[in-house]
Amino acid sequence: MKIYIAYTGGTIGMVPSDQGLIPDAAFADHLTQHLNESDELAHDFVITSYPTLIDSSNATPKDWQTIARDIESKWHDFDAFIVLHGTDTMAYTSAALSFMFAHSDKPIIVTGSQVPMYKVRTDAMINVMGAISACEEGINGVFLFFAGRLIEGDRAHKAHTSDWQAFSSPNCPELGVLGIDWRWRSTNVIKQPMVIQIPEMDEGSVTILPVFPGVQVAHWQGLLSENVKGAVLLSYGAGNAPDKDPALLTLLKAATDRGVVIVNVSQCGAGSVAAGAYAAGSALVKVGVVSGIDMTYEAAFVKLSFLIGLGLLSEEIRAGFLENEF
Ligand code: ASN
Repeated sequence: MKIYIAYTGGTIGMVPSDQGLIPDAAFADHLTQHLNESDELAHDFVITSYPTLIDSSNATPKDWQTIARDIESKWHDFDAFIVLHGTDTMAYTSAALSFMFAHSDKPIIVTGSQVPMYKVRTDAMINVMGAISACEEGINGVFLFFAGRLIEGDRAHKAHTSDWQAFSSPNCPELGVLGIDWRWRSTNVIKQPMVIQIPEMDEGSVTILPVFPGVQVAHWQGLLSENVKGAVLLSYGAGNAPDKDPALLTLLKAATDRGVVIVNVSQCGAGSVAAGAYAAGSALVKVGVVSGIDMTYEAAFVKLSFLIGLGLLSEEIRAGFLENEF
């Protein structure tokens, strides 16, 4: 197989500095050497480091666009793509790639590590080797591979700061689990034609509105600024937010009236939004908030950014969430 591996930054290729760990530009060479040492790996690897390597906490929607354009430019030259990325925002990037490469007919796998590769006790190679193994298995689509779990790209959530198992897939069983061998979830996927769409990503067009006890209009006003076109509302439980403060609901209504798409996602971390179940949730529906159903907040944020980037009208974006399209 011809496998393209892009190092975008992140702990996997970091080395110590006076300020703490920073990405190392020589990492691609180290990894190339490492992979070429093994006789068992009969693949053609092309491994590159991006010119500006980042800690993924600095990533913006523009970085998703850069990674996607890079993959697109090499699409016909490779059989599989592996993106080495920091874990902090890996779930956002894997979601972005899964929207941009919908129904991908090649594997695109995002991975990284909790501990850098230069350390003896590292999870770097086990994750890289797992990602390569997933490519060898002939699976197609966008996935996040971490600590033996192959998670759908738009279903992953960073769930632990320090466990090897840093990612969860709260509302969808992982496609595969790698131990000595792979264990696969049986799927009944209807093959659909692949669609690559890499929109211009506008930074700052999507925001997150947290719900917390005592939340006030002043807390959200700044977040719902003029240039915002989409917002993820991090609600309680099955999609509830306080309905006893009319000013909060008026603010949300004014935003939806001017075309801001507000998507309701639960801060529970797992389960679905059923916003009509309680009066406190129905109030949100009345002011035009749409349900994110069982999406992670990362996927909801990215889907909003993606659909806004495509230049869709707010009605079309709302429909995209309600019908679970795109
Ligand atoms: N701060 C790092 C990053 O996201 C964390 C990691 O990769 N484990 O780039």
